[in-house]
Amino acid sequence: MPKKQHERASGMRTASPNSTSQTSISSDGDLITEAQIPSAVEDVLTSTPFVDIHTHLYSPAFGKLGLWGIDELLTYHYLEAELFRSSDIKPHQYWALSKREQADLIWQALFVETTPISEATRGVVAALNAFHLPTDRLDLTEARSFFKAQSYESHIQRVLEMAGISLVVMTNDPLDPEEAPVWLNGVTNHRQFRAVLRLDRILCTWSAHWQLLASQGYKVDEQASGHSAAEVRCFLMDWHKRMQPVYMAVSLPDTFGYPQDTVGNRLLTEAVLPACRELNIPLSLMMGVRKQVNPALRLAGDAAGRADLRALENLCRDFPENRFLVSVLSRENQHELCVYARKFSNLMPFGCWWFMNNPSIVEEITRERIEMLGTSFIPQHSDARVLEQVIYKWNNTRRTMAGLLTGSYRLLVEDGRGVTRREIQRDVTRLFRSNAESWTGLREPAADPPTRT
Ligand code: FIX
Ligand code: ZN
Repeated sequence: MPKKQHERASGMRTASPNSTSQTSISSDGDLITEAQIPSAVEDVLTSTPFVDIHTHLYSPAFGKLGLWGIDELLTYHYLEAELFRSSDIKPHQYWALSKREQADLIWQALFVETTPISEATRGVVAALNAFHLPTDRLDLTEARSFFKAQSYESHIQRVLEMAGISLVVMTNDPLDPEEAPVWLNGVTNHRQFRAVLRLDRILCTWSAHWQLLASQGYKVDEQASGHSAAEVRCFLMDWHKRMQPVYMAVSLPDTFGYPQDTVGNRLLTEAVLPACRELNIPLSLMMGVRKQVNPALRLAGDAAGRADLRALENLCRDFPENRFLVSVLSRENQHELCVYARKFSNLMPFGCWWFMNNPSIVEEITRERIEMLGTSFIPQHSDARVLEQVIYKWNNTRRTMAGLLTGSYRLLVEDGRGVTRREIQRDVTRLFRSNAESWTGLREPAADPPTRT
């Protein structure tokens, strides 16, 4: 519809530089013209530092657990999965190689002999390009010497700056044999990293891990009978003191059901959810993983399955005092997750997780979330496992979001209401910061780490 005509039709005025209505939302007079919307959206997205609500990154205190640099970027499990489709090497032969040999092989197969147009390969190109490193070399000599020359702490600051994120939320497993000792020795807080208490070994593989709790003095047994749930709750409270997690989290298989009489569900309802209520932090449910469909690929061996979200419906309804931070791994679950979020205000959808984190799907998911939830959701997380991944993952998010938000504001103008830059700032801040901050323990500053116990 031509501009003039649709203005008459909608009876609204787009901004004229001196519009100064005193009774409307735009009384501060900064209505922007339709033509100004794209640049205003882009400016706000670029200038607003985001919270990365779910990653597998670690603060410097965790030493070697924190992955960074070109060899780690290339041996990312997303790329390992792609390698086996473009090389004759078999997984068992690949695993026998050194990290350096694996990276060389992946570079050769996916970046030299193949054009890196997949999401994960293009991401490595974008990360190299962000540091003004050549992206088309036949080998990794220059990239390796660049990363070797970086000092980790200042490199972290530089990378977070480049990615436009002010806070990284980690994934921390109190039963991980490498990570637990770091916590038990006392971890210095880092102002840009916050912890999450990850519960997979308790809620999903209790039979293989209950003895770890027993060995730490908690009176639990394999059937989680008697006082086991109360003891698990003590375990959670003890680790909350150590980690100060901003939420608790678990990744659930596509077969997860609730209600269902399982050890995991008993611990969920009698230990985890009460502890989350007492601590006033949400539980993150990441639903729909088909674990190890091809074990030969190790971390790359997981797949996606459609979950039965009636389990989520039942949890949100049965535990109205708990908050659920939810991401689903199947594209088929995304729309119903939006519908459930409209039914339960204690449900916060977040991110385009893992196999969903591709522009074609991110665009579809985020559009339907804006259409059904406005700005009451958390659009994205990086799930980064290697530090420099946040650069391309968040650049991709800003690129996709710019088009989506511009389209949303243009529709608003066409349908009869102007928009101000202040409102765009408010929306982007809510989507990428305050929804996460208000919903999790991020709203409180990290307490001083407890003395060594
Ligand atoms: O459970 C999770 O936190 C998943 O994100 C990971 O297990 C997965 O390997 C991953 O990193 C996906 O991006
Ligand atoms: Zn993850």
